[in-house]
Amino acid sequence: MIERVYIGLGSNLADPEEQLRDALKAMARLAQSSLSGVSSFYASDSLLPGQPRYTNAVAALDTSLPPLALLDALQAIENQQGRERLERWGPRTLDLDILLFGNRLIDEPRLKVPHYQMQARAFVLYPLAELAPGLTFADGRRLDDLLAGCPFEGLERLPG
Ligand code: PH2
Ligand code: MG
Ligand code: MG
Repeated sequence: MIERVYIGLGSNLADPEEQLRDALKAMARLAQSSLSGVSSFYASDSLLPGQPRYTNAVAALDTSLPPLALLDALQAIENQQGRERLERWGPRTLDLDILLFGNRLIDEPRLKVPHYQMQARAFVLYPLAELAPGLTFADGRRLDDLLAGCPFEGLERLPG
């Protein structure tokens, strides 16, 4: 079964735009998968003060990998691009988050889907809306409703 997965990309270290471009190339090479869409890139301040600004985007991947196999593959890409797991929410060269996985609700120690805080994050919702306008999540929430409660303010859509 091929399922559509939405993946959030983020970086705030070591040339964030380049990190995202490299990550997209690596994701395009994943087994049993094809990269079927990429949003614009967006810059925004970190949710935690005192960190460099982030660049974020969302990608759509059509895959027959099971969720934990995809998570392993995405963490391998993070590691390959120099991700150091020093502190929760620390600055990072690359963060790849599984946001939505087909129509699944997943509640496992390593993976919760839908991603637990995506509903309040403009840097996730607006790029996702470029790829999937009118989307309804597996838990019944509607992207349009979440967007209405989450101002665009503070996001900067990057050219190119
Ligand atoms: N990710 C975080 C913490 N803060 N801020 C922005 N703007 N973008 C992020 O991706 C982000 C963040 C931890 O995952
Ligand atoms: Mg994250
Ligand atoms: Mg993460």
